[in-house]
Amino acid sequence: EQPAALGEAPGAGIQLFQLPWTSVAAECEQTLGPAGFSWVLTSPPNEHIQGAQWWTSYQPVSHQIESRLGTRAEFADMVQRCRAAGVDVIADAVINHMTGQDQPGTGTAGSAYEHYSYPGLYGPEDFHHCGLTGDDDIQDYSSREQVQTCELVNLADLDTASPQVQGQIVAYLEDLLSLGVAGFRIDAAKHMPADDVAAIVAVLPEGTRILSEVIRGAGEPIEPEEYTAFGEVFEFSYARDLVQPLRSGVWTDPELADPRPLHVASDAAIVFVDNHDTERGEAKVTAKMPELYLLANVLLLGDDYGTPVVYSGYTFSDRDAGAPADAEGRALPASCAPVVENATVPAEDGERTCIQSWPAIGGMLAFREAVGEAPRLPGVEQGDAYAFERDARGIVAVNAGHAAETVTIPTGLPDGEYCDVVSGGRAALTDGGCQGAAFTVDGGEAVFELDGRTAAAIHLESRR
Ligand code: AAO
Repeated sequence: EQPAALGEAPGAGIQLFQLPWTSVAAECEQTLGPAGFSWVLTSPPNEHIQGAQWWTSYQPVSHQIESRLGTRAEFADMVQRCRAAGVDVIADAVINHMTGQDQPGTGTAGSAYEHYSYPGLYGPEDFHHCGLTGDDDIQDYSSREQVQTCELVNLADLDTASPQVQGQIVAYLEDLLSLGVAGFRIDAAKHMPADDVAAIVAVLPEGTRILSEVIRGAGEPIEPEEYTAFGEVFEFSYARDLVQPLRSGVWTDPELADPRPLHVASDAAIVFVDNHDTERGEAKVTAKMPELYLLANVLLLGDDYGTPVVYSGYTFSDRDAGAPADAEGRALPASCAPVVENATVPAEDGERTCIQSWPAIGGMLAFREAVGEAPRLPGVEQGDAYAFERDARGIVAVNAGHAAETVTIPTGLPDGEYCDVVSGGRAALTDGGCQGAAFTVDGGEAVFELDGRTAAAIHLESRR
């Protein structure tokens, strides 16, 4: 007897960091669509300052869609091809500020600019000069006024309360929507009063997705909850909590021990293992340790909380290093097709990490489809291993330790043999056989014998 039908799980997304538009389009067709991703978050598409560092993308010179990642035509073509592959595009919108360079320059589309002067777009009157700190830079995140009227690392801070500024920002976002994007990551949303962001997005068509970046900070007055009235927010606490047991081997069951007091409501939360900032900063588990990274992503995608976004960038030894580029500074195309083995060693410096082509990722996206909204039940801990069930529909098991471990979990899944989607991928069950490992449910118990630093997941539809 099959359990009652449940609603669908929120569609998972993937952030393709600093990947040119032509390559994003190819990924949508070759890896993201087939794996089952619903949306892709791109790097910022705006004209920006020149330079080899990745973060030049975050210093807009104009709202023209001409960047080191590609032209307007390439961006438009990407959006259409991704949509045809079933993948919505979310653009990273840098609207809090313009450039931070003190010297004048020329942007990636040839526009001349100076700090506080962007001809035809913004002039000196459009920027904040907070006068609260020596150099007008934010120094104290416990001051709302500093965070929202001073400059984030010297970046010319737009007065987003001004109708003139709001008008230019809306025009930019509407331009991107006209090319077919489904919504926006709002970069540095914390640095704009929620009312300003609300006023800007209120003008956009209903259904436009708004994903605000508001990093939850201990003791800070500006909280992500302020930004949930008009969209979703990235929940940084989730990432911090998620990887803790992977490092310590000590599992505290969030369902039992922690009511997630520092988490926004599930339907407002975008959750992740890491992103382009945290992999260069606070994240304790990143693609540099692929085995633990796989475990973290399995836990992320297996959870019933929030909307997950997987992160895919490139290996780096220099924090500032941009993705490999040609002589003109244009990012080089890169491909993650076809599907390969789950990685156990990190990619070489400058190479893409390509998590979207790991069988485990497509396998976990199939798991999400099979378990829908089935709630996550309290888990079982055995040494460094841990397992939890999505009520009678699927089980996730991980072993964070180096030694093999067996974890046994009571389950509502029917007895039988199940194909593991972490090793076997989306098509783990093919022609009645398993592509990867197999695990048994017998007498209302599932048993997972796991090698060190491996994971497994089974679900109703991976039963032989
Ligand atoms: C570059 C140079 C600078 C130069 C500037 C201008 O690096 O030296 O001054 O150009 O010429 C990116 C790069 C920057 C780059 C910038 C512009 O990361 O290096 O500057 O482009 O090219 C804050 C913001 C958050 C922001 C984050 C980086 O709140 O919005 O800083 N993220 C976004 C993007 C990011 C981008 C920008 C914004 C700018 O994702 O890639 O910058 O467009 C605390 C606060 C956070 C704060 C962090 C860092 O977080 O809560 O709000 O983020 O500190 O200052 C613990 C704490 C937590 C803390 C966290 C991280 O876990 O609990 O509170 O650690 O430290």
